[in-house]
Amino acid sequence: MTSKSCTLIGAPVQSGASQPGCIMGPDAYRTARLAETLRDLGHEVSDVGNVAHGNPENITHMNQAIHDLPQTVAWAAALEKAAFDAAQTSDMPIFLGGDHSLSIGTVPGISRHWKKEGRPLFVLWLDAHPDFHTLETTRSGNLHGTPVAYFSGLPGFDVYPELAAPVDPANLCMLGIRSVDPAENAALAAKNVDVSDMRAIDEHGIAAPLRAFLERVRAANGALHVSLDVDFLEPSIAPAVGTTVPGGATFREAHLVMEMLCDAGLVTSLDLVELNPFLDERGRTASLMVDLCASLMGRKVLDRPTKRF
Ligand code: HAR
Ligand code: MN
Ligand code: MN
Ligand code: MN
Repeated sequence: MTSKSCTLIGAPVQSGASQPGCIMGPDAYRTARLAETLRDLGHEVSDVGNVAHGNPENITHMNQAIHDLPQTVAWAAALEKAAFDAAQTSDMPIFLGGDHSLSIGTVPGISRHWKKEGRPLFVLWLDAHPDFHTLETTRSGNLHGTPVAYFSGLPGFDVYPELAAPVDPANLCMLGIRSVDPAENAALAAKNVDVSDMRAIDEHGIAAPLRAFLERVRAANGALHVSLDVDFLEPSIAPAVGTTVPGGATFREAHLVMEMLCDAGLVTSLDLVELNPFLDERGRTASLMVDLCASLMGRKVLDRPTKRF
């Protein structure tokens, strides 16, 4: 892989999750030597530290289950700007989360940048969950369950910031999905979102749906944002997450996704989300996430192209 300028942006968001701990995520990635690992692969890396949000406004919603709405919206506004700014100056903004509500800011900021450049943004969502609730449909009130519905332009998000460049639901691909609430199921079907659940991956492997999606991105000259939730992974290899769901991607499936993304050369930004270091075992989940980043950014077993059959 050619050398890239990578910008690491800490997003210590935990207002979207039910359990505290994601606030420590950015520092766990730093401790697990993410910057040094990417530099060793030949990239230029700058860590700009953590984003801070402004004063939360007094925002309310009829859905009484929702918690921490003002703070989550304040994070979204701050991260939208940080993402837009980083995308102007860097080949590869990497957001160190933080719970998945941070994508309420990062994806819209990245999307605003690519709209200005005249390229459509595609999003690869690697997660156990589709995070496709609206503010009306969420039962848990945990706002990390809402980013995809919001940045895809679904109605009912009047209290979130106005979107400059919604992502076309036709430009989404979700892999690893295995926990979907009824309202999400209906909305995913209504928008015809490309979802490969674990049942599809068991039958066809993880490479087939990813390859098909990457061909669509390439044909459209799209930019590609990847959002990697720790709970995409099988909990036995990645325990540091508050919302474990059995039956996730294996170590090899996850690396294969990253290696194929590397070979395709289409990824232009990345979220690393839901790492809760308080739940980790001797840093193993943080280290695995760093190794997955390394595969995405060019770490290979052999120094020559993978054999084709
Ligand atoms: N769908 C469930 C809810 O809305 C679980 C959402 C959990 N989200 C994350 N991110 N962990 O994927 O509460
Ligand atoms: Mn809370
Ligand atoms: Mn998620
Ligand atoms: Mn999840």
